[in-house]
Parts: sequence; C-alpha cells; structure tokens
Amino acid sequence: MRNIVLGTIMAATSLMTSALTPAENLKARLAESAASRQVMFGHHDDPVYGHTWNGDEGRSDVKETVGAYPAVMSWDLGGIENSDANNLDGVSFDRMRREIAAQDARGGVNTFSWHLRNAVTDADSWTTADSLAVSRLVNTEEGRAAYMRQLDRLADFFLSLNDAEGNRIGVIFRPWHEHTGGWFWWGAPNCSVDDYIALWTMMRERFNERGVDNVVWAYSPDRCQSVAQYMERYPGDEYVDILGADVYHFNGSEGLAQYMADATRTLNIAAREAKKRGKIVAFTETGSESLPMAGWYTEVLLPILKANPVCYVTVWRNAHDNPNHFYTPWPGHPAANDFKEFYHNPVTKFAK
Ligand code: BMA
Repeated sequence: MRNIVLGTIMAATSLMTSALTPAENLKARLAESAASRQVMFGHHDDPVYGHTWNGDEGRSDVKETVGAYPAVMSWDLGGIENSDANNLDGVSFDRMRREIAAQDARGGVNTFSWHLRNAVTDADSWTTADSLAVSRLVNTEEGRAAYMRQLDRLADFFLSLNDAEGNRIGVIFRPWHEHTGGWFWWGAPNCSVDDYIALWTMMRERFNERGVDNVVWAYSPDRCQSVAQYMERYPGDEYVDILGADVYHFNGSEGLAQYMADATRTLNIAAREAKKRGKIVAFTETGSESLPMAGWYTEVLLPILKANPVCYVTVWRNAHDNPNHFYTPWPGHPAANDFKEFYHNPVTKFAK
C-alpha cells in the first residue's frame, strides 16, 4: 500500500515537473527559496578567475575562503552578439557553458547580464554620445534586422545550455540593466521610454519564436528615488519574473549612510511592487570595491538583507588583471574572517 501510494505520488510529481518548462521549474525553485527567508549568495565569474589566478579549473576565491561555491554564479554575455569566442572580460563561452552545467549540477543557479555592443554602430555598452543608439535598433528596418541577428545568437546560447542528461538548464537573464542610470547607451538619459520597452518586447517575442523556454527574466534598475522612477520603463508583468536592484556602495565608511539609504529605498520599492504582482525580489548587483571596510559583509550587507528579504544577492567580479577591482575577499585578505561569518550566518545560503 505504502509503495503504491508512494509510486502514485512520484508519478504525479514527475508528470508535474515534466509539464513545466525549465524556466517555470527555476521560478518555482526561486520562489521556494525566497519563502525560506534565506538569501542565496552570488558572485560574478566566480569559478573562472580570481584576484591572483586566471583560467584554473576547480578554483573560486569564495570557495577557498569559506569552503563552498556561491549559490548563484553570475556571468556576462557581452560578445555573444558578435559570435566572439570569449566575452568582453576574456571568459570563453565554452568554459562558461561547462561551468553553468557544473553549477546546475551542484544545485546552484546561474544569472546573466549582457554588456553588448550596439548592433548598428558596434559601439560598446558605455558609448553614450549617440542619442539614436536605441531608436535606430527598434524603429528602423536596418536596425531591427541587426538587432534580430544579435538576438538569434543570444537565443542560440541559451538554447545550448544543457545538463548531463541533455535537459535544458533554467537560468536568469537581466537584459538592459541599470537603465535608470546614464552610463549605458540604453540608459534613461539616452533613450525614450517607448524605445527602451521595445528593446524588451522585441527580445521576448524573438525568444518565444525561437522556443527559448529556459529563461527567467529579471528587471534590474540602478538606485531609484521613487516608485515612479523604478516603474517608468517597466516592460510589463508578462515580460518580467524578478524585480531587482543594482546598488553599489562607494567611498567606504564615508559613503555608508548613502549606500544604506539607496539600497533600502530601492529594495523596498522592488519588494512592494513584487508583492502586488506576484514577482520575486533580488539584489541583482551590489558590492563595495576593494572592501575598504573589513566588516562589510556582516556589518553592512547582512543588516540590509535581514531588513529587506531578497531571493538572492550578487556581488561583482574579482578581476585577475586589476588588483583593486574585487568584491569578495580571498584567504588571508583582512575581510576574510568577516566573510566566513557571513557564510555561517543562517540567513545566507551557498552551494553545498
Ligand atoms: C564592469 C567592470 C569592467 C567589466 C564590465 C563588464 O563593472 O568590471 O571591468 O568589463 O563590468 O563585465
């Protein structure tokens, strides 16, 4: 009897999970994790290079410091739009694919940003002088065709992410990020509301046509002053699954009050809007470059995470070729012990 019941439950469960797309499965996992009130910790490019190494296998500044990989691996797809072999920071897309599968196999999650080049001008993401940079992509025939070619290469990449059994891996994608700031050509001062939203809708429609069923979509503005600013360029509930915030801590202890205020306000807005819309909240990018405050992880970030529950938090990369560009410590760094404490805190979750 017990076996029959168990068998029926197992059959029903497998029917349920197989009926879900990889994206729907991941969304359910994220919602479940968020409900546990634990925050998954994420780090950009974590297993492919670190402060003093590049390209080694089986390494991670995070794992070497606390004993576990981050629960979330963050990656950037800049370069995929031109079929480059490596992304803009020199990470090979083949290696990335392998690490994504490894992260999935250890029960972790993968998330992507896209510092792409403009499809018409080939200018990099930070070239903002051209006020028609977005308009041309969405309002001219030539621009739309070039944008579609980029989207097809991006779709090919997502469609190529498989686990060892050949099942597609569900991942998070947060295109057109930090658009409330002015440093990217898709930023608010550089394009109209309608044109920004068109970037999203064209992308989603193309991905649907291409059968991309493994992407969970995150909206990640930079710090916002108001709900109106946060929502001004929101593409719509049918396009977004996660409401995020990218807010960095600049200037160490001098900038602390500003960071706390900006992070709290922006995460609050994201949480309120997410609740109304049944979405997941995430701290999609943060960090304090060079960690000038050795207690940053437990004294600054942790209180923010406790006061503003999010599904995950991601910090940026530990560059191997720029000694001051890092966001997690490594063994022996003055912030290493504090980071270990952060790891042991029951609020945080790493891949185990
Ligand atoms: C920035 C810096 C750059 C990098 C870019 C894209 O924040 O880390 O060095 O090229 O992100 O990853």
